[in-house]
Amino acid sequence: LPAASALAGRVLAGEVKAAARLMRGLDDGLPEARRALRELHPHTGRAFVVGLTGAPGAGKSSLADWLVRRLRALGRSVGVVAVDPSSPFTGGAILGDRIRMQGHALDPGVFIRSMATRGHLGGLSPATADVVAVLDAMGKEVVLVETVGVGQDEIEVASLAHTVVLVTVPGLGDDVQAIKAGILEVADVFAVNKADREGADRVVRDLQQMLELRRAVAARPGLEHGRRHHMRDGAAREPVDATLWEPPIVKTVALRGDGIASLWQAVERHRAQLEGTDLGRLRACARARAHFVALLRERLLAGALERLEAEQGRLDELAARIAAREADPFQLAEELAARLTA
Ligand SMILES: Nc1nc2c(ncn2[C@@H]2O[C@H](COP(=O)(O)OP(=O)(O)OP(=O)(O)O)[C@@H](O)[C@H]2O)c(=O)[nH]1
Ligand SMILES: [Mg+2]
Repeated sequence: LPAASALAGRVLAGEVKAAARLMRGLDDGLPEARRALRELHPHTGRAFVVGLTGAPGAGKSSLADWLVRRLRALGRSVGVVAVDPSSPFTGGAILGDRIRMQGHALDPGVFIRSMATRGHLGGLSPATADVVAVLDAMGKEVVLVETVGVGQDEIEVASLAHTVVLVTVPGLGDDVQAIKAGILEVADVFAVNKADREGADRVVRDLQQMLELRRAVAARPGLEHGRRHHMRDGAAREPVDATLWEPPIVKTVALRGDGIASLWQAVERHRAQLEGTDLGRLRACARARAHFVALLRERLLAGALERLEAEQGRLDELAARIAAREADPFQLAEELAARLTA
């Protein structure tokens, strides 16, 4: 790997090869890559990051493909990050994404990166934020982040994206009720995809009703506090403030590209709302906080585990005592954690 500052310089100049090399270096945990990323940090924060999340198979990749086309037609450069929770050994969806995105492979204005890795601590791995930062530094104006709506990923994407698009589809049984509460709260724009299928209008109505209910709840003082603490700590984002922004609902047919212009328009309106109000600044702080806490958590855990590993026999001995009910695992964990992080 070239020296950090040389590599960082080439990424800033928009060199695709350098960006790809840096991303691989970050994957491999190379110290030079970390240093290059550090050098890039002051130059990031310019890209507009849009999260696309939703149930498996909802059409996120198909929509991303159309959005890329739309953005290219508007003359914007685009980065795409597809976070796939499946094992790198099955990798089916990633292969599908690759094929679907092949149409953009020769376009220098588009950079696509699929990631099979998940954060080993749950949620989006800091590696996702790293890739977004590299795309940002290389000058991509818009970065689309696709995450499959399983586990916490869909909520965690809110700590990375300026605007979160939740992709729903008709025919998921109880429709809106089937969508987990957490993601409804972080969605800025709703796409009702597969609108060529029966039931799309019902999904739209259900979403409208849900949003109305939310506005009514938000208008009642005292409930706000409890709602906020619903959010998991990693998400680090206030629920959408119903008084500031009403999430638009857009019907799309990603098979044909119907509704794509409206969808992008809705996203742009949200961006204007962020930039025109205090919300944008508040969210920027929330994102920075979430990223920083994730970094810190990784560092702290890695350091502590290294130290624990250095005392191998000690862990086995403790485990034996806990198994024999001679020691209290709760108290020991607290003591050990205090000592390891001291
Ligand atoms: N009928 C119909 N099918 C669609 C539409 N959009 C996508 N599909 C199909 O739905 C399937 C899944 O689409 P993808 O774009 O891969 O969905 P995804 O959400 O990215 O899927 P994962 O990444 O695996 O979670 C594909 O077979 C698409 O052709 C649509 O608007 N209508
Ligand atoms: Mg996909």
